[in-house]
Amino acid sequence: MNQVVIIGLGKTGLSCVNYFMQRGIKPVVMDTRENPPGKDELPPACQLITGPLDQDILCQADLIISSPGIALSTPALQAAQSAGVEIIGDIELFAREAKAPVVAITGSNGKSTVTTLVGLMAAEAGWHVGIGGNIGTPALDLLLKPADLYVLELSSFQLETTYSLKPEAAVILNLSEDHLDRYEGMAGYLAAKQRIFTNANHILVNRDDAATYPKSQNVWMSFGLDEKEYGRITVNEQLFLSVYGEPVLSVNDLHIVGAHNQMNALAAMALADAVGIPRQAQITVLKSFTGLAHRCQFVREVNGTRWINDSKATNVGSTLAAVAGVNESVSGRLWLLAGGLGKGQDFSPLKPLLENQIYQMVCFGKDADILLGLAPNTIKVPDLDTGVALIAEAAKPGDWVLLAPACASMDQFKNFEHRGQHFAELVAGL
Ligand code: UMA
Ligand code: ADP
Repeated sequence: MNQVVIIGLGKTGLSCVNYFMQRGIKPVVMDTRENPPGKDELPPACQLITGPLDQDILCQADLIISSPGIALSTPALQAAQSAGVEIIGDIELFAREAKAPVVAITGSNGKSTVTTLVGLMAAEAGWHVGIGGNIGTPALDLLLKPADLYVLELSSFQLETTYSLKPEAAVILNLSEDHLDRYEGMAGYLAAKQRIFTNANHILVNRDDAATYPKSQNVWMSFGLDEKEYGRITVNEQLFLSVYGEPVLSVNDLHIVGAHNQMNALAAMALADAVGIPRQAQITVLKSFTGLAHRCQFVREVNGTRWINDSKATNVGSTLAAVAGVNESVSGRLWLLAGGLGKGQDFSPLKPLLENQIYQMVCFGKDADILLGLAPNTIKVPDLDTGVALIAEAAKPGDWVLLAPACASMDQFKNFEHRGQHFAELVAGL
């Protein structure tokens, strides 16, 4: 191969550079950013071209590897495509090399949770498992270690440039609005997600979300909140995760909270079954997994009040999911802690929650005033510390407190992790 061009440095680009260098091929790297992340780790032998993409070089390349951070509709990429240059992504390179079976997971929400669960289940069963993709470790880096199974979280961007992945099991967990700055409407976003099913052996769907079904292929199995296939069943007034109506695990044994996390657990069980991970290993993991940090994470129960950290809810959509998820488990009142940088969002979809389900919203941070205007049962406080103290004083046994701010954190915190960490520390001190 004469000329490979990698577009976008970052984590993905670097993993691609290493992949080609290990095979004796010296790629050229382009990045539109003047100072792209990963620059210092680039082998000196590799040329880095920053700034606007060089169309002439791209049109003369033998192969282009495009980062998920670059839209295929970029004019220089379109020109290269018209000139007949092959354009693929890192997941396509991975697919061409990987020898072990792959579990492939996409969806608008819950990807990292389900990917982690399936990975832990395989590890619990004693398998060598590589966990990567959009979750953080670039897929190509997984090839460096022997594996019995790969579990990949895939974004719509990664799927756009993937052609020959043959997942042993694949799922679209759910679909809601996201990334509409990169797609022309939901149809384009969904079409990218649906590519996960091409060549998949076991196709898993969410029977409560029609958009997760393949257009023309056969479905292997579904998960959902009713009693069918992978679902839920009530026995002696206790709710269980079930498989074909057989109770498997009481939802009270799960530490990850909310109906949406029960869906995540069901999807993980089904995927694990599809690749033959023993049920006992699945149950052990489901009973011990306390959730990824800052995603509907149970922090502590204090005087009968449960405190939940969903600092990752940085927009209205994820706050709605978090509230809907925990709502059915709350016997008392649900307190919502929200606020920060609103990023110009329309907060009005939160209104029905304030009218119906949430007893009180306590809002803080720079855009607290916008939230305050949404409903009368809203209190404004200057910061998270004051909000936690106020709720701790007023909450009763059976109440839940949910930090799901619907806002970015940078007005008062370094990032969403810092905000969640601070919340956990405040709750630990109650
Ligand atoms: N960018 C440019 N010019 C370039 C290349 C990138 O401006 O030439 C910008 C784009 O705005 C892009 C951003 O840089 O969105 C990040 O791109 P990157 O190449 O630096 O990203 P990587 O470090 O390679 O990280 C990518 C995924 N990022 C994206 O898809 C935006 C990571 O997912 C993923 O963990 C990593 O590969 C390993 O597979 C992150 C993410 O935010 C978590 N994903 C989106 C999401 O989950 O919503 C899709
Ligand atoms: P992703 O990797 O798709 O961003 P995560 O597992 O990191 O998903 O969860 C991100 C946020 O999405 C969480 O904070 C939670 O509020 C919400 N969430 C998680 N799972 C689901 C689900 N199955 N349905 C709806 N929302 C979810």
